[in-house]
Amino acid sequence: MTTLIQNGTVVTATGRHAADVLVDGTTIAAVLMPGSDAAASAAAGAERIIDATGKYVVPGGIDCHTHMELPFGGTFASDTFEIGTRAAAWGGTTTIIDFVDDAALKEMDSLVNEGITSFKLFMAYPGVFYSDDAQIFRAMQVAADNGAMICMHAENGIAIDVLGEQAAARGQTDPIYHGITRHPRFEGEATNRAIQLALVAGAPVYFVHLSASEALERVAEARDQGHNVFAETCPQYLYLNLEDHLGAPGFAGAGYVCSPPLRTKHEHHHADLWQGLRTNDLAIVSTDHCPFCMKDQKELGRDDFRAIPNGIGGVEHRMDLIYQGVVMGELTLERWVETCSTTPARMFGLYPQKGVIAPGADADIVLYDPDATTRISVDTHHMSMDYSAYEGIDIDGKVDTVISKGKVLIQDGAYHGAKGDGAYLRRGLSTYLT
Ligand code: DUC
Ligand code: ZN
Ligand code: ZN
Repeated sequence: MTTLIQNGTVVTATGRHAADVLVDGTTIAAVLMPGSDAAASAAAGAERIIDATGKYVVPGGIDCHTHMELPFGGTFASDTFEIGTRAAAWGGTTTIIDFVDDAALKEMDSLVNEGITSFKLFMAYPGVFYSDDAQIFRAMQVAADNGAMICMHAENGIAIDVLGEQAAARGQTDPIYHGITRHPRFEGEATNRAIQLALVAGAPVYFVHLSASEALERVAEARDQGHNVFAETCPQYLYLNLEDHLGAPGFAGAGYVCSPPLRTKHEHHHADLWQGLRTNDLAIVSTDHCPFCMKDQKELGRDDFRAIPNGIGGVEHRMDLIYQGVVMGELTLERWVETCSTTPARMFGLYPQKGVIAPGADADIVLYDPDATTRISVDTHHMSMDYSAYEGIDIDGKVDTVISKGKVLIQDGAYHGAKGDGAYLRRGLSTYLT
């Protein structure tokens, strides 16, 4: 089937221009100058025309850090891969990278050969996901050899657990103590430690869900010295905070328990993160999508914040929330595309199959309407969650149409996908490594 997307403004990481996009089967066949002979003949021959007048035509979003069905604290993240990827599509995200393996060192080489080229390691959660420095260092040595990317959850979990125990012993069991005991310096310290280990091992390191100024400073220093050090942040660290959200009255703060925690609004974490996105010390926005319902899940920690399953669901809202950053003047339109699609593709070995509107790329295309609006709410979202961490936030834009590999998934407010539409992606190595 051939489809011509006409009259839109194609936005890529490097610019924006009026163009018609011809899709042939599952890939983009041509990007054509409107009014040209080639565009006219594509229009005459196309089996389907989609009018994109007034809309941005952008590559499908890539969320490179999600946790569908993650086992955590005696329960499981509430989105299955089916529900979570459908919700992602509603929000303009057509590709996710999840973390489903429990890889042993010896398996890393074979996994890289299978196209699994990044591994998340945890410096937090002793006794659960935690790796000690020796394990981390050995994994980095293997990565230095096979080209894999080590994705690091950088928080000093040992020190955090000391403060957590002390807080609980004092009877400080409300959700806000989850944030108070996970000090931003513990993120800064772990970030620095991981950088030093990576430099000695000769491996690249990518910091997931960076939340604190103290950690960003360490990343910026290493990058200024020219090292293969990269980082992402997530919408929750840009929009939500310790006092208003994690500290919400009663037990409502449990809905905002994630790790690293939401940071205080009285320091400059939020502004620093937006700046980091502009300077590229933060290269990517992912979600760390890890949803739990309040009922039966977050409630497990009603008497002790340490038993609240950690995670916030947001895979559906990332494109909208970061587009709002464009509206707020924090980012350019091009940087929106870059941080949400193009750089994730390059960082994780999916480029140029994904992350760009260009001939030969997969036809993963979002038509985004800057003249429509979106109100985020539990009443309208498609994730398996009984609350929304972003309840009531208004977005000055709207995901209008979503196409994945040439198939229209979202159009006219309806979902047209089917179970089994998705496909496993074999990934190559990052293209950012020097
Ligand atoms: N952080 C979370 O909030 N949830 C799952 C894993 C993680 O690192
Ligand atoms: Zn993590
Ligand atoms: Zn994670």
